[in-house]
Amino acid sequence: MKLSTLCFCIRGDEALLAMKKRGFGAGKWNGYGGKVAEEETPRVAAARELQEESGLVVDAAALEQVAIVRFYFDKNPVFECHIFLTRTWHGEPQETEEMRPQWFPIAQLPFAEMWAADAQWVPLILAGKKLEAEVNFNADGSEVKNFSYKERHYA
Ligand code: 6U4
Repeated sequence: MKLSTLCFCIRGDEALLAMKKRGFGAGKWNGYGGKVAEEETPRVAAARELQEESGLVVDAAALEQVAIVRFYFDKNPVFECHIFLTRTWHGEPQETEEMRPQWFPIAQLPFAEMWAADAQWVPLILAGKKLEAEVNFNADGSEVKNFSYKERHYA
């Protein structure tokens, strides 16, 4: 599986999402993330991707790991995504070529315009749960065939 990351910034009862303007997942609101480079840990990659795509600067050590989600497409394992939250950063989110940021109340996330499985696991991590989950999509990721998770701890 390819290692990837997602990071959600939390400000009070709001979460920062960004509209992905191009590439895989274009047209969807999402946290910030991307692929983990060879020499990187997921945590370091998450901080780098957040900075590259939003301009926000975070200390990788301050990111809180809250989940690992494995994404399957038509039963093929494709991405192992390491998910982080942060409540501290430097700077203001900026629009970049790839992402347009917007704050959303956590109680009103735009699930109709997010990845189809996000309604199942994003609320759990934003409510403080830590988990390991599996999402089985159809071939193009438009439908969730199966979702399961268990709670676990992260160092
Ligand atoms: P980079 O490294 O920035 O080029 P990119 O091509 O933008 O990466 P990436 O790594 O952000 O893709 O996404 C990796 C994969 O993880 C996506 O192709 C699908 C999946 N994915 C990302 N965010 C997801 C989300 N919130 N919910 C979901 N799948 C997600 O179900």
